[in-house]
Amino acid sequence: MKVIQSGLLAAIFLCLSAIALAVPLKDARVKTSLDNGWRFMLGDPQNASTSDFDDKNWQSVNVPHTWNAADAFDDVPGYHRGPAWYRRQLNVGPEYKGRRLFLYFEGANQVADVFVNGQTAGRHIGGYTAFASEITEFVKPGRNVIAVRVDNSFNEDIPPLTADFNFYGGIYRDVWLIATNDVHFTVTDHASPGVKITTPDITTGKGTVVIETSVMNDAETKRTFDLVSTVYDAAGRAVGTARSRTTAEPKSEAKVSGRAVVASPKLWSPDAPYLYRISSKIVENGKVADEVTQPLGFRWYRFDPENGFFLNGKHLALRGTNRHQDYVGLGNAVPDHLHVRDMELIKSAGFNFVRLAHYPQDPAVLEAADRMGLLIWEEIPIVNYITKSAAFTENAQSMLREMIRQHRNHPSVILWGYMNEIFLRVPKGRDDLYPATVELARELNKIAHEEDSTRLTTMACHGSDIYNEKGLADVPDVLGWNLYLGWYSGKVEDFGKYLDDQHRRFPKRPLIVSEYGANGDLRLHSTDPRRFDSTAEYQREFHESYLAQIDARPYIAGSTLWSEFDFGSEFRGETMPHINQKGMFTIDRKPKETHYFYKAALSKENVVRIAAHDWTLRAGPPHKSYQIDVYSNLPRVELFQNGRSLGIKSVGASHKASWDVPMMNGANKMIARARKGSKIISDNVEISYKAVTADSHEIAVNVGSNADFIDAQGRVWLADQAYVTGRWGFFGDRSKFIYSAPPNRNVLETDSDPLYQTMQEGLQGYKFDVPDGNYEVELLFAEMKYEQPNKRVFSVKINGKTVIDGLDLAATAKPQQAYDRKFTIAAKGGLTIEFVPVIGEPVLSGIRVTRR
Ligand code: GCB
Ligand code: CA
Repeated sequence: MKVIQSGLLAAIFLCLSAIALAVPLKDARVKTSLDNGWRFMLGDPQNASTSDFDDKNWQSVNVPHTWNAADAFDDVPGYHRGPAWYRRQLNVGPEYKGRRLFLYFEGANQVADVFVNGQTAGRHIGGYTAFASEITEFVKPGRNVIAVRVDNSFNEDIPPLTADFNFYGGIYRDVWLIATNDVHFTVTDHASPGVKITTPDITTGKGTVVIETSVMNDAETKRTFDLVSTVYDAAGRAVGTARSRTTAEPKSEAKVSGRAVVASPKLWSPDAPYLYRISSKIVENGKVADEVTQPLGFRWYRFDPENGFFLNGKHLALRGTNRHQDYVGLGNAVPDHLHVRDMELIKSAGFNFVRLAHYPQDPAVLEAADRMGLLIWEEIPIVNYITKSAAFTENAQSMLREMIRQHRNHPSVILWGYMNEIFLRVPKGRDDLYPATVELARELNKIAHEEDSTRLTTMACHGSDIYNEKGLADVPDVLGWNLYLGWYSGKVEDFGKYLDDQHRRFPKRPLIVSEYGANGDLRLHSTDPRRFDSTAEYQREFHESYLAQIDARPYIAGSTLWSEFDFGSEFRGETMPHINQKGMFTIDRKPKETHYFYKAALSKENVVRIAAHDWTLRAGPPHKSYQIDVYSNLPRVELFQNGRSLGIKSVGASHKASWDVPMMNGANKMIARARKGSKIISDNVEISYKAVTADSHEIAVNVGSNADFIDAQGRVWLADQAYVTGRWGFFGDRSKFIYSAPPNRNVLETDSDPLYQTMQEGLQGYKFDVPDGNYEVELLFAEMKYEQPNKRVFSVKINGKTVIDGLDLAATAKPQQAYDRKFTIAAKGGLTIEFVPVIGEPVLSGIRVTRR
């Protein structure tokens, strides 16, 4: 009895569990994350695709994953580019019996070969778009092995060829297993959702939605089904439906379209991003065979060459930013929640527009843009120059189709871009690339319109007339200019003139400023900021001027600054090696004051921000006066220093008020206050000031620089100055201030790069009017110019005594290496340090005098 009973129970249990497993699965598609449980190995071992390959010694990893998170930031030139393998088990349980199975990769850089149990299941080219492979035929019940070979080697047929960002290799976005029934929305059409949504008619009163779907019938028999699309409003109420009955032939695809009408649709805009959802179902015999849900927003727009951009019939000044996808410590292997947080940070500045530079980004980014209300320019990564080959063209075309098919249902997207600064690095002697590029652009432009007749096309040009001369600038619907006047060259004031000239000569072209920016290194500060000095203050000046110039020109439809976040750029050797630091945030997402400038200019939140949170350690002569700026969007602000009011000032069109504030030795508690009705909005920051005089314990000088440098220990290296009696400084008239970039070079064996990169060359000496006593004198050098010895040899005397005799930095230290020398000296009547040339000109990067 007992035995029978338990047997019966077991049978019932089995039945129940089969139902429990099978019923929900059989009803619709199931998407399961395959992010964890991978094994990884760099290199290209033989037979790594096969099921019985032994991978137990491989590294255990989860995706998102890259193998370049560290080596793209070290001091060894380059980063690993080549093949690597990922392997993972896939258990196909009874719940998958009779299902169609697909692997869906959101992105792998840049060529991925997918194998299942040793059989080839697909190859994808291109690092920034998703791809899907059907694996139904390759799997068996039980244990299966997925192996993916990913290769990020340079390949002249795959864009991007070169660019100012890192091509981190890896499966760096999420991976999914999708299980469907035999009749399902197509999964493998360029990894699109299989559903295309357009809103051809949004007149007041009703919104027409056209739903075009591809349905795959993988069964051996003809199948008849209803295609039901339901529009849900933000509250989840059904507000429109489309229904049609279709029969699909065996083993073939059916295109089914429907039309739903939404009465009184709410419009989508950055200020009110009202989002509907549209659920499309395949209903067979009363059961849901498949379901796909897509976002839906009602909005329309146009660009006008004279008056800018219009959304839903109203003028909207597009103000925005560029976003790269990488993150400190992670490379491009960024989890969704950080993608989303980036979009929140962007939104918080008050931006309404984002250029996804220079490639299609994670689905989480597009979803966030829809939800938060950020208009999107998305582009494929054709950067710097092209290869004239059929394969390059084909790859570019498929990237464009993939991007559009994958992301076209997002109401946030308004522009499809397909080239960035494509004439910037055309190799010498390759003039044939100019017409080839124009031809490629025409093809891509045509494809973009074919794929999506509802969006406009664009590209970004660098500041050269060659785009006009070669006819490239005439190809896209909207033209973007990346302008760095006042950074790489020229003057900030020339920026607006450049565009005025373009607009005068090409009055029919809608224009966007697709990039403009300047470095902001939070360790470098100056009361006398200059072009290319990387000081936080120059970055602020630059952006203040650019935004004012953009605002003054209504024909400029929009702007996206460069760039929202500092990002990895391996070959860069500026003050922060391997990082492009034009961000509003550092690469670990700490805000710079420029972020608050934009927030004051654009956000509807109340903003009061003392632009000094990035410069709280200051040093200089007693009572040095600093201009303290407060960014605000309130009419009047009052500033206090240690409890004393410095007066109320009006905030003008510049979005700031400024005070000249002499610093007190020690703490300077700054408070800014503004009123909004009965509310007080305030900000506070404490600036710690160290008055440095000739009799201070320590004097540190950032030789050859207009900027103070704050090192990792919090020591302030003061901007350089000529000698003044009673203080210190350099003397003689042969010295020049030089900066070791360009060519951009970082300094080895130090994290104080900027201290060494700026120097005096040809200097005669320094005088310090210090009191009599014992001193330590430290001299900081780096040879940034010569690789070979005997180009520069010099001696150093302190108070007449030779302390360095015939120093040849190229022989003593490695090129580009930090090299410090320290001496102790008993000083009487001050300190005089003389530099005596033997061959060439002496150099010095820093000097520190400390009393013992
Ligand atoms: C550009 C490029 C961008 C660079 C930027 C810069 O024009 O489009 O990829 O990062 O300039 O910082 O130089
Ligand atoms: Ca993702």
